[in-house]
Amino acid sequence: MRLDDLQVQSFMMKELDRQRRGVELIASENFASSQVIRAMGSWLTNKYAEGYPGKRYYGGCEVVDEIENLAIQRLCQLFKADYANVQPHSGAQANMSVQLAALQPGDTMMGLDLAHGGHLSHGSPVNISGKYYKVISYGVDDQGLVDMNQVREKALLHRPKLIICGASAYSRDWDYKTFRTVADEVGATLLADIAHPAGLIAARQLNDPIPHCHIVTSTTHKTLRGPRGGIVMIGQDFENLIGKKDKKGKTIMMSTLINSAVFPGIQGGPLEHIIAAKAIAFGESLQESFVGYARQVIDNAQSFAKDLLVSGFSIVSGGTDNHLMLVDLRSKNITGKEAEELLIRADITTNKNMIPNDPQPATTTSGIRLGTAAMTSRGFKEEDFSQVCQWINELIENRHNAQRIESIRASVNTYMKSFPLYPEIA
Ligand code: DSN
Repeated sequence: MRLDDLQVQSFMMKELDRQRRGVELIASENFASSQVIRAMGSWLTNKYAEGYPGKRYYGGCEVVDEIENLAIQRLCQLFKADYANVQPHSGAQANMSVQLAALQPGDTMMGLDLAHGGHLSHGSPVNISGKYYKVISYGVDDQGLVDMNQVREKALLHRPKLIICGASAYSRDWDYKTFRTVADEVGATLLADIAHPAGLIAARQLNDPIPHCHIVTSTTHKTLRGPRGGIVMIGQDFENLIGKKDKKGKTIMMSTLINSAVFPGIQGGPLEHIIAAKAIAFGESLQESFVGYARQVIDNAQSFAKDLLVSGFSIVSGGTDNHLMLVDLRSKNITGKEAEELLIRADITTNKNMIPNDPQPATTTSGIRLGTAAMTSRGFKEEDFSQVCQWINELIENRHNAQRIESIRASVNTYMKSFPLYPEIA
């Protein structure tokens, strides 16, 4: 992986060193396999292929057609879906394509409040989803759990055309079945955004949205451990619920609407090098060993959460069902921003995160979000997360002791030498 451009090469090696020597706890990150990384850095990037396999707007697409078809076929097999689109460049674009397909501008949609763990693309006023559509948000209750009574009451009152379940910072599993009951009551399309738990769902460790939700979107780089990108899936194709018709007056199938929404609706040429990397990652997720990985991610998260509780931290909802947890730092008298900045001094990477009803602004926050997917890929088990918990606690208790912080950083760096990352790269 040597480049002739030594300036960029040196930055790349610096970043690799950062990743190798530190503890990565950002819940949305992971370490893609070497073959996924090689496919992303390949000559497939040279090919323009606007359109879909067999129906492109450029010549010479025979090979990339085979790659894209393979990615679609593997993804459908992984999630038992009838339809998949592997072209979205990101999860946000996957969500935008569904909104374009299932709504008209000005229609009402409903998603989890960003301040309660939702995602920007679920209707935040600063995102296109919040500018083009009327947005109703639901929240979590005092226990930090999605409040299904509130979801139903708000849905009955506002009659959204699209309901989104899924989050960026929610540690519990989703009751997709009940969401579908609510969606059916008001005639809404139900979208599950599984960007965070996708790999755990693929490995059958969490509830499966495919039988219940009309449409499922995801990213491919979090627990799914692939390249950075997005996907859209449908369990069973259906006629769109808002009556969009074709030129012959026939109601259009949702898969057709989504294909047109992704291209030419919001994107041009698909990234075939990324699609090849997605195909590889889906192939890896189909292997039996991926189930063991997903189980370990959850076991690690549950054990880490218990250790943190014993050390006097509070966790929103009291624990986790998946790969992440939201730590409420108020009991430790430190803000999310201060904790993020403190931990990085010891090469422990996290992100500050709002907790529900956070008294602090989004730039400060009272919480940090911690995830176990990345370090489980490095080989961490429960006892390694106990060690991380001990470091975090010591750092927070010794936050004004520069020498102690430096000595923990040295311990972290030594510890990480036993968990090699991309050893083939010198
Ligand atoms: N930004 C991602 C996350 O960190 O959860 C979601 O897009």
